Amino acid sequence: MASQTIRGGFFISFEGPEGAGKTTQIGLLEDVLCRRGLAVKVTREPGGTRLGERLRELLKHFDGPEGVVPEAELLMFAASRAQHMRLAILPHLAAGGVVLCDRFADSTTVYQGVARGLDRGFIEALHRFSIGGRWPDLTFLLDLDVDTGFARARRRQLAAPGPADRIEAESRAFHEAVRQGFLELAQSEPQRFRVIDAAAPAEVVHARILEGLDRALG
Ligand code: T5A
Repeated sequence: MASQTIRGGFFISFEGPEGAGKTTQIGLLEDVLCRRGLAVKVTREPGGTRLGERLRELLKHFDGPEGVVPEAELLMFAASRAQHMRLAILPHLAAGGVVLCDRFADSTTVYQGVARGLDRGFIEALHRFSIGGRWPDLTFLLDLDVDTGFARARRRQLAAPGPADRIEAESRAFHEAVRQGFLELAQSEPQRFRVIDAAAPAEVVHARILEGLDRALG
């Protein structure tokens, strides 16, 4: 049972290339924050609502012969986020809780803006519209080289086979652009971002995340 609240809540997003370990780290941080008596909501994008989860399925696995054009892809991510923000994230923050979100708008800036090359000005306007002004208080960028990320994803696929993932299956150049895009974004917003070397063992990454969080919370 949560006994601590934070006025206005605290919103943390996790970003990074494929297989960087976001889900693993969110689980570890959730345990620590719950033990500290905080009300923690773990959520993800695309997803986090029933509509968002339906969109997630289409965004990751749609296999119709016409594919998904980049413009439709962008709008589907934004639709998922608009619903997620208003129905899940903002209410939890308003109640004084902590939100741990696996990917958020920075993923759109990087995957659809940098890697797909869609108009950055339009994407920024779309963020203002879909998010409504509340950005994460803190963003952990788990940085990992593309080969290690692919190897981790392959191992996971072997252990628990699932359907092909449309975006994960993009070219190596696409995923290199994603990695660089995140690093440049983090450099442009040093107040919000903490860049963590995600090649380290999971418990080392976790310790660095905790350190970054405690410093941000003062
Ligand atoms: N997308 C998303 C966009 O294009 N635009 C957007 O706006 C948004 C929001 C989402 C896809 O959608 C795209 C990006 C993605 O392609 P997803 O399934 O959520 O799809 O994909 P990812 O976010 O990339 O999630 P993954 O599940 O692939 O990776 P994680 O969560 O970063 O990694 P995790 O924790 O599952 O770990 C992967 C494997 O590595 C091991 C784990 O045990 C696991 O097997 N591992 C480690 N191994 C060694 N050392 C460590 N430190 C490890 N940490 C984890």
